[in-house]
Amino acid sequence: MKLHDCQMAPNPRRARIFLAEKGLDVEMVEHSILGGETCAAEYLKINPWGTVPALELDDGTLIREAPAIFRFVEAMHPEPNLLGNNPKEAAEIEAWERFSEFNGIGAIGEYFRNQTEGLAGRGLPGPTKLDLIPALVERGAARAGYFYQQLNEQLGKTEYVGSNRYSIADITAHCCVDFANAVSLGIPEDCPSVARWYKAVSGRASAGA
Ligand SMILES: N[C@@H](CCC(=O)N[C@@H](CS)C(=O)NCC(=O)O)C(=O)O
Repeated sequence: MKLHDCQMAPNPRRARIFLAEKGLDVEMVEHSILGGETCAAEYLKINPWGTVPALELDDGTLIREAPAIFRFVEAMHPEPNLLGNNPKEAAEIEAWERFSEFNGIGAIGEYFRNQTEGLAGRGLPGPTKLDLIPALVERGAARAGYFYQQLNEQLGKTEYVGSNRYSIADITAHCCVDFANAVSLGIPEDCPSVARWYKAVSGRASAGA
């Protein structure tokens, strides 16, 4: 099994942290996004969507999308449980995991991508050849504010993002906040519950993945 990866990007890190939490040592294959490798013919032969993460199994099966990787690996390696122990908990964890990708990583990606010259002509992940839209920089920052505010409210009620224990919701929200930190959209001062939680997730051994 190997993971198609890009060290600097938030979505493949979701898969790396998840695998680390499961205690699985998987071969990593680096593809530079900014260097154009994920859009190059060689990688598109492996994954025509041109995205990372993608988990390649020994029989050649390719599993794309971080949530699909989570689901597959959890089915093969159920412990520790990271997707929820009962239907209600699993639903709440999934809701926050999806929220954190769409409203968190999506917002910060919009902010970062649309002001990055090196991504000109690559308005969305993958080989789509779309223009950047400078107006999405400001909109992305506003969306990030909404993400932080919702996360702060939730973390005022629960210890972790999706429930009172660590899960995939924390993994995705954590990757989002580190991505935000890297592009100067760090945790706002009026989000103390996010700061409390961020310290806890950053202290886990898997945070180095
Ligand atoms: N929804 C996908 C998102 C994958 C994605 O957008 N990954 C980004 C890296 S963070 C990518 O592959 N970008 C390639 C590009 O920008 O061309 C998932 O859950 O894995």
